[in-house]
Amino acid sequence: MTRLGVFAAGLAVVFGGAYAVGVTQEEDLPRRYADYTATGDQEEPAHGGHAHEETGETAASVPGGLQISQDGYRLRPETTTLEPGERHDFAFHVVGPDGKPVTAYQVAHEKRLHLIVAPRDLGGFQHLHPELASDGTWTTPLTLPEPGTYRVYADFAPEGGPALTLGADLTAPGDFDPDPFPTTSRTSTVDGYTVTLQGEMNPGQPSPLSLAVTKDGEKVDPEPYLGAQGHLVMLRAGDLAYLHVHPMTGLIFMAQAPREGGAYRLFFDFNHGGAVRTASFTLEG
Ligand SMILES: [Cu+2]
Repeated sequence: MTRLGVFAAGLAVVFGGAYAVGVTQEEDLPRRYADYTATGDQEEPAHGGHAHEETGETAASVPGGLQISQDGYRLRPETTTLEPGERHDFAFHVVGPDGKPVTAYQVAHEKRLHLIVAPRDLGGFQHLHPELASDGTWTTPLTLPEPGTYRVYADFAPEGGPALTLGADLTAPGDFDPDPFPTTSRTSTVDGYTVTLQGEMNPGQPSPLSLAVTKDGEKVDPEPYLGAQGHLVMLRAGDLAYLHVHPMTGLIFMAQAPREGGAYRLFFDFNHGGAVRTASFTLEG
């Protein structure tokens, strides 16, 4: 065993107790995050927080976005194959425990449902807000820019039900040339804005992350977007698990880092100068 290996083994023993505590506390995490947001500027509950609290559902140990159905709810896209580069009206339902499309939703971050679409190589990101028809059909314009396999995530809480992130795969037929997963990067440039990310992913622990936006060397304060100063989504490399990140105050977010560690792609939506832009980062931890 190398000297580093011995050191790591020692750490594992020392922290063994802490991990054991972490297991029992994990179920309380969504509630505690909901409390954070309730005491801050946010009137609205964080994604995934409130409904767990109301129903006692505890899905915290398994990240969201990995399943097409959970807790009696199922994501049902009307089509899963879309020609690349063409704008489609993408329609889907959330089917409830009674087998019928869900028509009533709770509002979180100003919307009843957030739809995230990302290619499986995580070389892109779309954050959409579909329209809900009275029969429970959700529809949004959607273009899959290039051939490949994409993950679509519906982040929502039915009225009286748990907060869920259900995921499904979409396919854009054609020759697929995957990008390598981006190496660790804490600076992102988009449309002349430079966004920097500070903070670490601390496995198994709440991990505060903060962002700073500048343009032409001057600090920029993003305008409100979805009830906060920005919106941060984190997807895990390898399985594209969707990890909840909760706005705290200003440009500080609290990530719920899995105990096992991993690499993550982060997408930060911010609103400035009349447009929403997305900065992206890679973190490991
Ligand atoms: Cu949204």
